[in-house]
Amino acid sequence: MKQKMILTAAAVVTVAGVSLSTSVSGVDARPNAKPATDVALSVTPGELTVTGLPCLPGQLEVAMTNTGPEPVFADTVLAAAKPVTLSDTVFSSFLPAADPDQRVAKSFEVQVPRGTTAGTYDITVTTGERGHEQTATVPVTVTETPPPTPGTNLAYGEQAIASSTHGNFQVCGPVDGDREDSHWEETGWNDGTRAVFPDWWGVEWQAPQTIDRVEFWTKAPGETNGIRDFQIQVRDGETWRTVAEQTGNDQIHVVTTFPAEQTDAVRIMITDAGANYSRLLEVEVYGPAA
Ligand SMILES: [Ca+2]
Repeated sequence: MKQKMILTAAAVVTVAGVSLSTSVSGVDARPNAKPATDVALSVTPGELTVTGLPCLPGQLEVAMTNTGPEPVFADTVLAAAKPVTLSDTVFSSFLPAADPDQRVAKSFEVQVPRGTTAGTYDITVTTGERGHEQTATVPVTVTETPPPTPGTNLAYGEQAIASSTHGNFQVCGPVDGDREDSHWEETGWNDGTRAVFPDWWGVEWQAPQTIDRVEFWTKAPGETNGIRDFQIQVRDGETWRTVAEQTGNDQIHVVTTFPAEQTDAVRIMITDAGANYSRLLEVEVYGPAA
C-alpha cells in the first residue's frame, strides 16, 4: 500500500533550492500517468565543503512538500560516494495534502575521515519509483586540514566531550569557530544538569598536543553570570590533572595560561556558574608561540 502511494507521490517531482551544479532528471512523462500528486523535493545547500575534522560535519537539509490534493507517503534515499559518510540515508514521511503546502524537512550530517585526500565526491538524493527516479546530485568538496602552526587553534573541529549536554545544544558547538553571541543557541554548549555541579566540557585529540593556553567565551545573551569557578585539566593516562584554576570569574572571555603540557585531551571542570547551568560559547586551545 505504501509503495503504491509512493508511486503516485513521485509522479512529478521538482527540485528547488539547489545550485546550478545540481542536476535533476527523470521527470515522469508517462502519457497515461494518473493526475500528478506533486511532491517538491528541496536539497540545500546545493554543494558542500567538508574537512576531516570530527566535530565539523557538513549539514545537508532535504525537504519534501506535497503540493497536490491528496495526502501521500514519500521516501527519499541518499547515497554518498566513498569516503563520504552520512548520518542517515533515508527520509520517509507522510505528507499532508496541499492547502496549505506543508514542508517536511530532515537534516543529515556529512563527514569524511581525517586525512581524506582533497577532491570532490557526490551525494545523490533520489526520490520516486524505480525507473522514474528524480535525482539531485550534491557535490562534496573535501579540503585537507593544514598542519598546525603556533597560531593554530588546536581545538577547532576536534572531538568535543562533555559530562552532559542539554536538549538541542551540541557538544561540538564550542569548537565550531563561531563565538557570535547572537548564535548562542546554535553554536554554544549548555550542560544538562540544572543547578548541579561540577560539569565539564573538553576536547580530545587523535595524537598528543603541546598546549599552554585555553581561552573560552562563556555566558549567553542576556545572562548576567557565566562560569565562575573552574579548573583547567589535562588528561594524564587514565586520570585528569589540574594545571590551572580560577574562582570568582566574572568575565565573558577568559584566558588561562599554564606551563606547557603534552596531552591528548584538555577539559574545563566547572564547579560553579551563575546561571544554574554551565555555558560555553566557544573554546580555543593553543600551544607555545615558538
Ligand atoms: Ca561556538
